[in-house]
Amino acid sequence: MHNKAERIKNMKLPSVITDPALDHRLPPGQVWTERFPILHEGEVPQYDMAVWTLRVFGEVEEERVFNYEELLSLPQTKMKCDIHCVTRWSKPDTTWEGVLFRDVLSLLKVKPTAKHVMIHADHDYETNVPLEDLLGDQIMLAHSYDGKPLTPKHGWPLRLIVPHLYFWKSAKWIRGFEFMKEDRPGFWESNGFHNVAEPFREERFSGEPLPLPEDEWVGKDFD
Ligand SMILES: Nc1nc2c(c(=O)[nH]1)N[C@H]1C(S)=C(S)[C@@H](COP(=O)(O)O)O[C@H]1N2
Ligand SMILES: [Mo]
Repeated sequence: MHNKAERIKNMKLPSVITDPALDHRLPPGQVWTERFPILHEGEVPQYDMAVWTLRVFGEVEEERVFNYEELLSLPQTKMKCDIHCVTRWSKPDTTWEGVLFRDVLSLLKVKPTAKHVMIHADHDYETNVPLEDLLGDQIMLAHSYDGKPLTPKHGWPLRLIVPHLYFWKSAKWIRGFEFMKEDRPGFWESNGFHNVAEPFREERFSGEPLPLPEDEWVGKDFD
């Protein structure tokens, strides 16, 4: 157990859950919370859904632009997963509803040269994931959380959920998928965070740990 995580646990925050039954699902250096912290750069975007689009481009035979209605008319999937933020909170059994990435993929002609995906989100947020990592049955373009539409702060109208990577890869307010031949770092990946970001391998940083306090979510907004 990392000292910092130990310290956070010892703070006995009302939000921290200790449940031995969940132990094997908690990545190293994380603590469980019942709360849902809100973390992002910049302002919460506001949208006119009449003009909102999700654009698919790059290594595809044809670019595609989806409106919200089109996405809602695709097969809808519900799923439950644990989520893990690099600032050391994890949340068990979160439930989401939306469209699986692979169901969107089945509508596209992606070139065989496409190996990586850049997820584009408002405001100018980017995060990169290997295409292979997006094919699983928990990779979702989610519009609902816990049976209700996403709140604006948690990414309404649409956010990505990539449960097996640190939560910064789960971009809120997504607006585009760019299929790429070569990998390219996104926002956090260019700012000292790990390119791959697997919580069970503790892939937090690309080099030396950052000055960012790793319990900074404790003082943040949540619901
Ligand atoms: N568009 C956008 N998406 C984003 C971010 C952001 O700054 N902008 N922050 C990421 C980070 S670091 C985290 S931990 C999660 C937080 O999601 P939440 O606020 O729903 O907990 O959103 C991710 N998605
Ligand atoms: Mo984060």
